[in-house]
Amino acid sequence: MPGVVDVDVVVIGTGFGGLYALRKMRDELGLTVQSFDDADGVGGTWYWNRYPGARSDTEVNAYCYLSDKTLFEEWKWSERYPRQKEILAYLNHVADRYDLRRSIQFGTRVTKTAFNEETGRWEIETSKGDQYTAQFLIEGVGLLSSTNYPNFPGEEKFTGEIYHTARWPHEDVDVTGKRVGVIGTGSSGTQVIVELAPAASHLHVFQRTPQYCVPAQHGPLDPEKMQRIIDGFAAYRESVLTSITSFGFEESPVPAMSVSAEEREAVFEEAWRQGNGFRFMFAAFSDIGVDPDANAAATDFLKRKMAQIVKDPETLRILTPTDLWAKRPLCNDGYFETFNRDNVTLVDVKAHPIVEITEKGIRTEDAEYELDVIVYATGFDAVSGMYLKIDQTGRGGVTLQQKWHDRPRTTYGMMTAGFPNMFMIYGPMGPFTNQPPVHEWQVDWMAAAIKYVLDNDLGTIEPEVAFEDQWMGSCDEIAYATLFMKVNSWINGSNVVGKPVTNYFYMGGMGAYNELVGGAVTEGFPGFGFGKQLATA
Ligand code: N01
Repeated sequence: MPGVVDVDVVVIGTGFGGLYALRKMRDELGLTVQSFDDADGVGGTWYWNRYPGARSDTEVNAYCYLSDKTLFEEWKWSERYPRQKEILAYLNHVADRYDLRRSIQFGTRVTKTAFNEETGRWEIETSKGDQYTAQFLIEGVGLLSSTNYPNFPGEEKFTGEIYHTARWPHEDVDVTGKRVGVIGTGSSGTQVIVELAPAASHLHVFQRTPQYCVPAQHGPLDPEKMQRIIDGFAAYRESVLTSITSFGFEESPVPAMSVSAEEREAVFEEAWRQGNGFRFMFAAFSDIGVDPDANAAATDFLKRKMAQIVKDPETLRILTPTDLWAKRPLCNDGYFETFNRDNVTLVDVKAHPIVEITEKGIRTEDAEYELDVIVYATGFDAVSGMYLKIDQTGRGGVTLQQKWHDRPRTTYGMMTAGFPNMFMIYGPMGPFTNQPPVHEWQVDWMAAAIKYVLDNDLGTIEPEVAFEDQWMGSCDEIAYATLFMKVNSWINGSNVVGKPVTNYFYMGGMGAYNELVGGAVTEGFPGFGFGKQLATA
């Protein structure tokens, strides 16, 4: 067809996963690759989330690529938890170092993908009117990239400024002397709150659900630790990819209630001193995320810490969670201390929900708050959201929107039956872990699958429906044995009105996933079908 460009692989997205997929497919497999990103630069999440205070809350030794030791050695991070600017600079360095930009079209959103059963190729359309065909499609669209933008009535009347943390402007937003309102107290909210409070004339925090929060214990990078990692690099990478969370710390095998109360207290104290929410949850004891008693012991400790920090009793009451600790663990230095500032007021919007945005600010059921700036830190239509924003059609004219209507269904969080040769980086039912090293692992798996198809002249690979059902079943069995399904959050879809509330993850840990899913490569991909004969299977 005239004007249609044929390539071997189309990659969507240029975050951690998309950049690595481009490099792997183009430079290691020697395929022709075209990448697209709707942003004007690389970075994915780190391109968009420019809000003040944005930084990784994974320690940087695990928040980077681990597949190339030279890259790891040559890039010098400055802090234990790098800021957004530094991570974006790193990803730009990666794009330059591997000469990736020549294969990327920026400012271009992929709007439509359709599998042509006659040709066995994907047909891809973009917002700029480009048309491509590709044998393979790799979607690195982001777990947390489709914004959750609450639909408060009256927003158009507001005369001040409104921002969403995940769509923050490129230019600096100066809130000096302004009355600021932040809606949301998740990872984004806690970070932006701490950062904006000193500059604002007054900061109102509109909190719906209180959160547990552990200090990050942020500081400069420990050069000796980084050197130790470099010296034992292969073993370190292996340890990250065989752990539960892939956060780069040693996880505990000890159940919380198996030790004495004194010992437990000492372990919690040490975990608090070391900092980091995931570290606290997974390195203090083995079962805080699964055993209600272990969870209660942890929350009892965290509540006592909060009570030591927050001075005003009413503020402390509103800030103190009454629920399990089973949202995505937060960490942030100075979060609870911020509520001791005279210019910070906590507003309980669970007790008195937000009714509307007015010309002057935010009106809740019981008061109106006059503001100059409103910040939505309201999160994301996570995990499945971005895939469903693209009009995608697989075999038999079935759309992804139809297939995933009740819930997203995948195999290994990387493929979905009926959509041959379409791969998802960190798609639904993938592992619940720190992401960058797992992105690399998954892309390596995809590369092995693609190589298998090409070497054996098979045309296509796709999961069999029965095998996908099995994967879904085992994901559910594991997830519903955890506490993460018992508390409302983006982890189970309950943060977005109208979204299926269900399991979205493989919660068995990266180590188990590595063994189970990695085995498929050497065993010839059992449970997957190849070639056009699968048309109606
Ligand atoms: O989003 P969230 P996030 N009215 O969904 C509230 C990663 N991340 O952007 O709990 C009032 O966690 C909502 O309240 P509730 C990380 O994986 C990482 O903060 O639903 N409030 C909640 O308080 C993280 O977990 C980093 O009752 C409303 C908040 O908005 C994930 O992204 C930094 C509301 C949303 O919290 C998401 O984090 C940033 C409404 N209508 C993000 N709607 C780091 O590495 C929502 N809320 C540090």
